[in-house]
Amino acid sequence: MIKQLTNEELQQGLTTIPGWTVNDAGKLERNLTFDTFQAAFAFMTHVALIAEKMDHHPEWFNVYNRVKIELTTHDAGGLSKRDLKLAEAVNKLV
Ligand code: HBI
Repeated sequence: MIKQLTNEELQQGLTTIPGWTVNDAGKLERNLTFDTFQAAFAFMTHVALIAEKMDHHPEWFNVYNRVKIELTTHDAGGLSKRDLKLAEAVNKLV
């Protein structure tokens, strides 16, 4: 069973992932806008490879040059260290 973050861990974790918020669904959320659809999709392809390596996958929505990413840990029923780790990896790409 994967442990959920404590509130302190989450508050501390948020300081390491600028641009991310906790949305109404309790998920980490970041909204990104790229110059082109191609750039957005190339970004998604890169994240997909990282997610596969981490065995931790985003919930995301793409329309044209915009990508909305939400992170949660289904196995934990909430936010875990895996979400912070994937959010950090995403921030390294933008
Ligand atoms: N990705 N976001 C997220 N949450 C999960 O619980 C999760 C996942 N990817 C793979 C996965 N769980 C499981 O299939 C493996 O951990 C076994």
